[in-house]
Amino acid sequence: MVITYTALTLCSLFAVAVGVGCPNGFIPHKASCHAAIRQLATWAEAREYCAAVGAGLSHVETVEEQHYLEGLVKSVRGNYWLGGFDQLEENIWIWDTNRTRIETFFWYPGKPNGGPSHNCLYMERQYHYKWSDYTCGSRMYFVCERPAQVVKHTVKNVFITVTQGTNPAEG
Ligand SMILES: [Ca+2]
Ligand SMILES: [Ca+2]
Repeated sequence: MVITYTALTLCSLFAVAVGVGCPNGFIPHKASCHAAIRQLATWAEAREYCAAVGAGLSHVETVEEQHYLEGLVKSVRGNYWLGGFDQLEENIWIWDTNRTRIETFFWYPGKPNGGPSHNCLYMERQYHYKWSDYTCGSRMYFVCERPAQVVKHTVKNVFITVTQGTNPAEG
């Protein structure tokens, strides 16, 4: 008698990995992506550049974010525009991207002190990247920010083993 047998093993594994995605050139920090741009630009030019890459000039809400940005920019020394300004009303500082009043400040002691001629906010290299105010038409480096995208990767592995054989006749 000849017996043909088939052994079938089927195994499926699914894994879902959730990560935070940032476009090229941007670095994730919490729910945001930041990019330090080392091109000299006026505040308005910097704002336009950020908008062109789907971002805005960075707005700093927490001490963690301020420390993060200090670390991000210090590898290339320079001053960096952020998205704050008091151009609409002197000494009323506003974030450009969401037009909200700035509530947490990281000014260097004694700043801002430029009055109506200094209406844009930047991180000053000499002050260890704490904030100062300067003429919006000056050119310096800048930092762009955009929300991070949540990226889900589905990893699927399917193993199939098929074994076929023929038993020799017994007896
Ligand atoms: Ca932010
Ligand atoms: Ca001012």
